[in-house]
Amino acid sequence: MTLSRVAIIKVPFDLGAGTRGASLGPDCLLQEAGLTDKLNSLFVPYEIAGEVGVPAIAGTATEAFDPAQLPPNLKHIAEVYAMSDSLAEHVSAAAASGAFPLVLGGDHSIAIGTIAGLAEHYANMGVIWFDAHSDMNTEHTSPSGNIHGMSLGISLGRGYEPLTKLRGICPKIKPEHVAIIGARSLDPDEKQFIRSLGVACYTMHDIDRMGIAKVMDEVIRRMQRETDGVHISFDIDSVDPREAPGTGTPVKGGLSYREAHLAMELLYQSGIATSAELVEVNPSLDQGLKTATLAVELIGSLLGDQIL
Ligand code: EXY
Ligand code: MN
Ligand code: MN
Ligand code: MN
Repeated sequence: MTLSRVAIIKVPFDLGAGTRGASLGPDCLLQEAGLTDKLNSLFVPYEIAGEVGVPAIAGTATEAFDPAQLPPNLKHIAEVYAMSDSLAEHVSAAAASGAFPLVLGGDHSIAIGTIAGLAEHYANMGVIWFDAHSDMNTEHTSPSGNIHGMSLGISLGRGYEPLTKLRGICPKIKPEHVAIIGARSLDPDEKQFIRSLGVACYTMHDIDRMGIAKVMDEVIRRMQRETDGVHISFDIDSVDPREAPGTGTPVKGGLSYREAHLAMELLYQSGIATSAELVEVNPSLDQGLKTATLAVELIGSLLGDQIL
């Protein structure tokens, strides 16, 4: 794992979600829930390498689109586009500097920008997508119009062209380099897309049967064989709502506290991760700091925190 330096990019953006509040995530994680203390305790060198939020993109947000041409069922598309473009630039610069980009969301639409920036550095990047959902809808299949439910599909080249072609590379990632872990709420078209592309999707059913250690072992081996870098996109709603209640689209029957930690610990031990993002922590829905604290602990486990 490239841990010479962690470049933290804050993305207080929540217009990709149906419920506001995930924009409070980055500061909550860093300060109230103790991420900076955690990194210091692990002797992980870090810097705040940038911030991309709604204020930062105001003004540019609407320029990219003729309002008359805006497609239906893509809520806040202009803002999502501007955020993604700006975030891609920050992430690409962080990766170019040799740092480990750590992106703090924000809702999961930010993965569009994160992956776009990383794709400039990795021709065969692996993506491990921890999520209750698969985020593979398009504007034609989405039941909500919320772009956080489309970000993995867009990165695979499926969906609204200005987003799939963001910064010129399309698709950003290949289906055989993706692993979804923790899925338990998939829309009919998403199921169809996962099957037709042959994307590895470890549902909660699979995790119940195989155990998370075997799942991670399979995923890590495949990534080691086939990819030149691995991005960890961690949606906190992959974890069971009993442990992670502070999120906008909770789904029962998720990863346990230890399953989530073991997954991160095994990733650390493997050394395959080259970047990560932590999304969908919504402090306004949390029970105290329960979910935010879990998110900080999981980042700690990914970056080398060990029990003994
Ligand atoms: N599949 C649903 C939709 O597209 O609206 C729900 C998506 C929720 C996305 C969350 C954050 O991962
Ligand atoms: Mn490079
Ligand atoms: Mn998600
Ligand atoms: Mn989700």
